[in-house]
Amino acid sequence: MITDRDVAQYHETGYLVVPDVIEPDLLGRLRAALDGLVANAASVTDHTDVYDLEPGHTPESPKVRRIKLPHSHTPVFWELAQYPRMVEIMNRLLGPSGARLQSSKINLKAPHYGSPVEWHQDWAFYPHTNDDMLAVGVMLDDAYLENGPLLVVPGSHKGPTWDHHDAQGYFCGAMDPTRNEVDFDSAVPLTGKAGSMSFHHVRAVHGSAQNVSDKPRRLLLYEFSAGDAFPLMGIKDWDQYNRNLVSGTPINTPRIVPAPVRMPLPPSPRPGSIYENQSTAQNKYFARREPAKV
Ligand SMILES: O=C(O)CCC(=O)C(=O)O
Repeated sequence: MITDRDVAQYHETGYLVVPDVIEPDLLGRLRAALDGLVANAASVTDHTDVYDLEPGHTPESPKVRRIKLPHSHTPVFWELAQYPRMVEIMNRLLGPSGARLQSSKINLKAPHYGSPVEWHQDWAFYPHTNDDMLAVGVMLDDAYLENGPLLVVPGSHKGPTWDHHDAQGYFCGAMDPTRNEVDFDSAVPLTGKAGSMSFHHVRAVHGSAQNVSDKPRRLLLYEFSAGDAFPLMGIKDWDQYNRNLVSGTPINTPRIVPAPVRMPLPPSPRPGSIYENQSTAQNKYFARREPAKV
């Protein structure tokens, strides 16, 4: 599905958008499964292992900001993680040792208030023995400027990993916009029609603004590592780790390539999701409007 030029562009800029990856039937099944999950949020009043809620959520008017780990509880999201068209692309971008799913999430930005995500590098959240890692953004809705698409700073994956700790020294999962040399104005919006996919490098600086449109922006994110990139924070379940390979075969010989990082420790005092982590960051870049109370 991609050319040598696309691969070169990914390595040069740190991102790639591939249109029309998902067939319409599968896209319909993904959206239906997501609608079911969101409808079930009416039964919860606080964040759970599945739901991260927007401020203003009530059972009568559910406001879901994130579905956590959809591949682990809803089969169609595991089916998509192994989707041959996507795996073929990742094999080209990650190299010969295969691709391992490490996590998944769906970030929902509701019309008019869906939360922004502050600038960050995924590498600061989960450093590995080498940085052949990427996140796939599966556009479940059309993504366009007004509904808060992913924004990526081109070439930033080749630069430093910036500090993601707050003034008290705790991990907060956000870069302080006043304490780095990144040109945020150069960021490129990763837009496309529903069914398109974006791929961004684990060290690419990225974020996204609030949804100010009257349409939703639902983005399914999968995080993948090369088969020979091992997590520095350790492996809890070796069998599950190997079952998460969507290409390649299990190995126990990590490839080690230095890529400096400050570990995500001490952990965030607000664990659970990037939105919670980032709530302790002192300086925010993106303006936000709170949802209207119902
Ligand atoms: O949903 C978005 O726009 C960005 C999400 C993101 O970068 C993350 O959750 O790590």
